[in-house]
Amino acid sequence: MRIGMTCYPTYGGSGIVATELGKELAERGHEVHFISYAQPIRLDPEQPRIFYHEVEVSNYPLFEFPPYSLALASRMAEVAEREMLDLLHVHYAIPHSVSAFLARNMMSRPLPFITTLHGTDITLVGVDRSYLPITRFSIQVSDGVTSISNYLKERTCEEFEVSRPIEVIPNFVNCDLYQRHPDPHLRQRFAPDGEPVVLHLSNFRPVKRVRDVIEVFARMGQDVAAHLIMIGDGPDRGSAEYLARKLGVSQRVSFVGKQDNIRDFLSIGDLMLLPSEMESFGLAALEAMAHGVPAIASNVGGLPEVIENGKDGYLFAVGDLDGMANCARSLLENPARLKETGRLARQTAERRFCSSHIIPQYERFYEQVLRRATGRGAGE
Ligand code: GMT
Repeated sequence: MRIGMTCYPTYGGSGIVATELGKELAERGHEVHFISYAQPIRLDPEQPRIFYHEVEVSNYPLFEFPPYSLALASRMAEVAEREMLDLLHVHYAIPHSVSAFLARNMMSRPLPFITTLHGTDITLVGVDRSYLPITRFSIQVSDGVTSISNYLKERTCEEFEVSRPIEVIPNFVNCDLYQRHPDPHLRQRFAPDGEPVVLHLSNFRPVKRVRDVIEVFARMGQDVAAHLIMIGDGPDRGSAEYLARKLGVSQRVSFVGKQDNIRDFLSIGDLMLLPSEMESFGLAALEAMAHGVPAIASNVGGLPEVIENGKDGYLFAVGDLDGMANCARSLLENPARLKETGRLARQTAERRFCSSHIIPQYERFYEQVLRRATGRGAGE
């Protein structure tokens, strides 16, 4: 199949999912054309059957705001025509599926598009209700819609009052690549005396509650002697750094910023803290679990679909800092229990979320949508 893929190419989870999906599809023989304003960070354009088409937005002096959605729609239609794309797959309704809708209508032949919801459309509409009608519209007119969790599917149906079918296809990891391969030098850098390593990985947006991570770590107490590695960057980094100093734990906390090779860090971790206000899925928890690192997370959104509380990780009410701190402490004090929880976390990743199980679900969905929209399968 020839697929056009559009996402936000930044460090967010949706961009990572879209990129990894494209890479996996290309491995399986499909041609994948990324169409976005910058090259997605984990994309290797040298990989066979992967192509990148930049969307350039020229700034005509009369426009106060460059019309990105229109530039994207034009580029989608142009690439679809030239590369004979079978379909478009966009991540986020706003603005990507609106652009795909325009591109579809510009074509002289059927060009179905699939929208994958990651949760951010709901957040956007929560912040500004004026986006509700256009978001609902773009979901309704998509040829296929997928959601990354059951939670998000139900929330979308309620929030946007949509009754159309939505296919749940969970996020995934490549279990061959995402597995523990600890680099002793890296571990030595952060934990020279063999102390346990606690991780947090996010884009440091307010929804991630990064100050809670610091607070939980401080409440775990000095005597567990753990080291906390804060991976990522974003608006709340400064206040989290300040809090670490204020709570007297800054010597045991490292802010390492955005990292290209996240697997190296996940491989030296013992425990992950993810106390988010909301996660429609919680990709960071899954990536950690694949490395045998269990997560202590909030009991919100799609996280209970990823973590089984008390088995392969632990879930607490948002803001239950003492609950999280006591749990982290008791796990780190009981290495056998920590190891077993980590083993079960890896097992969950392998059994339910490996790309080898999930990518075929996308392929079947693509075929279904294509057949419905065009009356033919790929290449027929
Ligand atoms: O959570 C973020 O800040 C980024 C956001 C995104 O759109 O990239 O993440 C969403 O999509 C991820 C990948 O599907 C999910 O793992 C995250 O849970 C989801 N974030 C929220 O629902 C808040």
